[in-house]
Amino acid sequence: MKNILVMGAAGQIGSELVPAMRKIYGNSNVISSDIRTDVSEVLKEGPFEIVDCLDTKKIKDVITKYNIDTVYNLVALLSAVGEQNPQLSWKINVGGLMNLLELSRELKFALFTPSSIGAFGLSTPHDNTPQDTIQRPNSMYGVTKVSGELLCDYYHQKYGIDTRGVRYPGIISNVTPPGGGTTDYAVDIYYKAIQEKKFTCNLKPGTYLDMMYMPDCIRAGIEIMEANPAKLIHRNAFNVAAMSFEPEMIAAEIKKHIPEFTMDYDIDPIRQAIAESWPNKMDDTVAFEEWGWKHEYNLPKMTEDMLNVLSEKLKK
Ligand code: AKB
Repeated sequence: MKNILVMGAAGQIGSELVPAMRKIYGNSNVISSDIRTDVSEVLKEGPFEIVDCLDTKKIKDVITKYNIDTVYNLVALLSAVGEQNPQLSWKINVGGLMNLLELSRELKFALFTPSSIGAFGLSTPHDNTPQDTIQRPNSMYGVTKVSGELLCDYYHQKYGIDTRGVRYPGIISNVTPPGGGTTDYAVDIYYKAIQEKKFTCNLKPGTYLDMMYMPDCIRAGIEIMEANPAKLIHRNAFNVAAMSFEPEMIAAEIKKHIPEFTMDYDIDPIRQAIAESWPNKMDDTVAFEEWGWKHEYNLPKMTEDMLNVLSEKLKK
């Protein structure tokens, strides 16, 4: 990767992926872009462009202007918000991807598109969910993610485009909050634990989900694009896992640091139904075998770091 464009850079992942990649590849070689104009100063430390994922001409102009060889497509409507507007979810998640795939035929750039645990459904085996298994998602977000996996495979097989991707768990981070996801509670809980010493959880006790801390998420996104293509049998939807927990477990871990912390429940039926259709825990051995994927953060290590970083941030 020499000249990289990150689309949707102002979101939860992009706002940390961009600075991480600028450290590796150089400030001026990582171009951040978003439809929003009110982006953080950090993104503007290197080139920044306003780009709508549905505006093919603008995307083409930016790719040509910076001689881009790799695009990170982080534009997406997440699962819970996608259920409120399924048509828009399809338009953004699949329409935006199709624009990039078509441009990649002409401009020959490599393309990273994240899939998600959302690509699985109720009929998928929930424990040690295999790399290759039943995928009949029950949410529109999931429908768009499976479609994305298939489209990226298709463009690789038919047109030789270097498409790659991973199936991300819920991502936990402390820079930019996620918005409209099912796994967002696992971020909110840390903010509330510090600010109010209590939290109301919108998922039921016993709801296990795969989760991952941001440093692992970023490393997975970079390592898959740097992996030796000759070793990749799968390309676009590698299961990558780090930890699996249910709400009582994250609360118990926080209590070790903030003993007065308490949690109660007010269940969101839409998020609960989505969460129950997703894996409890994915098997990511194929990612390890094909490109050496290994997580570094588990629940205790992440909790300690999240509480330290957020305590400082929320003082300001
Ligand atoms: C969501 O909850 O929608 C996302 C995801 C797991 O893809 N965080």
